[in-house]
Amino acid sequence: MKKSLLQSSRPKLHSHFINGRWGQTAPNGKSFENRDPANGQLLSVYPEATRRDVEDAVAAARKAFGMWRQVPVAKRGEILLKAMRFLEERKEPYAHAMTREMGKVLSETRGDVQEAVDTAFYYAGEGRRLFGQTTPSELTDKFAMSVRAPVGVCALITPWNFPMAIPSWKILPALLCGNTVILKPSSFTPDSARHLAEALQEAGVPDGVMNLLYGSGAAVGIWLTEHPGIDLVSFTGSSLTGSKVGETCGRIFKKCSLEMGGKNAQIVMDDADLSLALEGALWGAFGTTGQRCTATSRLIVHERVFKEFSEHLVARAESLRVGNGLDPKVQMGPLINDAQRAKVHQYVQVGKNKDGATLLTGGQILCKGDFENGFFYAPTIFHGDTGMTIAQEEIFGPVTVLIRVKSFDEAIQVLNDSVYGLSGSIYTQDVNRVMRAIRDMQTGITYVNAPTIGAEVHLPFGGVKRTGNGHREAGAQALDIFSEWKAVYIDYSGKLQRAQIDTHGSEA
Ligand code: TXE
Repeated sequence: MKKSLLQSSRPKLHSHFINGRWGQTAPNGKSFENRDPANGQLLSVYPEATRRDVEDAVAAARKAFGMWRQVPVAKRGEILLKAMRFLEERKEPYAHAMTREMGKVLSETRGDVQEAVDTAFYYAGEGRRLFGQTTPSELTDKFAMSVRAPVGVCALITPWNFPMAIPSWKILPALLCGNTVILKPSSFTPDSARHLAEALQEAGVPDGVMNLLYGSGAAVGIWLTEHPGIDLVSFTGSSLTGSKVGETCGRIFKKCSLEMGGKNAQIVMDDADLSLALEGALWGAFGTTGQRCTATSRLIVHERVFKEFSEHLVARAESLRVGNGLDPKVQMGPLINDAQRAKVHQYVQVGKNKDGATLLTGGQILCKGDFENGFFYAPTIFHGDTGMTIAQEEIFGPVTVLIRVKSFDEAIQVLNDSVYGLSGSIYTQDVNRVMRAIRDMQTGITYVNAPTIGAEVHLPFGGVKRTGNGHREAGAQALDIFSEWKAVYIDYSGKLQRAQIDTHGSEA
């Protein structure tokens, strides 16, 4: 990286947010830098949390839980609504800051902030619902219902690809349900996490209810996961890390939700509107530089339209404008860091050399001229087969694999030929195929005539197989992670009534 492009004066050291104070600043002297992936500029510096910081945050969250769980849910919802207004007002500066630290283009970072706005709006409304159930008792003079109770202190561990949206998916339903939280964002996107926390603090979230700690997963992430004072871990990130988090939580009986990888596919049938399918494929494969868990990393195309579709796709991918996401003309920004770019390039080598796939376009690191100090990569398209490594493993970059199929049945079979099951899409005009695809795709999210990306916040988000561990984020379903069901029986008969025994008239 060229020294001249780095700022000469060091930006201020930010601090953790513990018990309502932006106070703790690296007493151990350890800090990390947040740099712009488009040009290497130093944006901000953050402290690495120590074990002491973790202890302080857990203690603050535990103490605040006693109070917060008793705040009426409608009141908790009102605070979220206020936070929503702050986020809405500050959408533009927050989006700019996000593009600078994460790289994706401004229209997408605006969308990321908007997702937090929508999530706050949705869960604020839930403050007037948070429904339980009433149901008749099997006994006379007995009342039965179920209510939701908060879980306790939640550790929320998040990745860098949706720096505000993913933390908001976790923090907002967690708070609404009456939990207190400690957020540990990815070290690649600390500014956006701080912005979200600031909006919530200003909206009136009481001291200790929401805490923010920066630092590595290998230290702070593990300390939080193992800590006996944490009741629940909600994690989004790689499958490798997720399996470690799940293992730890399983061992110590901790509630845990995992949202991990994907190897999502778009099917293009011979009767599809090809130009629509093309737009969907470009957006799905190269939006967010392919760094979405729902990215279209496989394109399953019917042989009758394969040639036409692939030729157009390659031409359009080659005309995509790559560059700094702050430039409104740019369509695809850089990758998050050098390691991610090296990983993507490594997969491309595997595709060419080991898999024997045909590279149709791309496959190069972009490092000349304006690209010199950033982590840019050319939009890349392979023609391959379902068994290849590049068609099986999550690459998390601007790489997609075209797979030719002969029939609808084969297309579904190929789509399901994955250890993951997050998102799937089909382009067809045939209603019978649509209905069968909805039934047979092994995915948590299914799109028809739309790309594999584009989830809305009021529907459940998550996947089957190795994508997750059975939970869903967003929508009413996220409430099931962040609350415990409590069954309540009220007997007003004034006598002992024995369920299953007295109703059937038998004597035990
Ligand atoms: O993920 P990690 P990263 C995938 C994608 C990418 C890879 C690495 O394939 O190449 O993950 O990205 C914290 N205990 N996805 O490095 O390492 C870590 O600090 C507890 C897919 O971001 O899984 C960060 O806050 N926590 C994904 C978070 O976990 C730990 C989106 C995620 O880090 C930890 C992003 C540990 N042992 C990346 N180790 C998707 N599918 O949405 C790390 N962390």
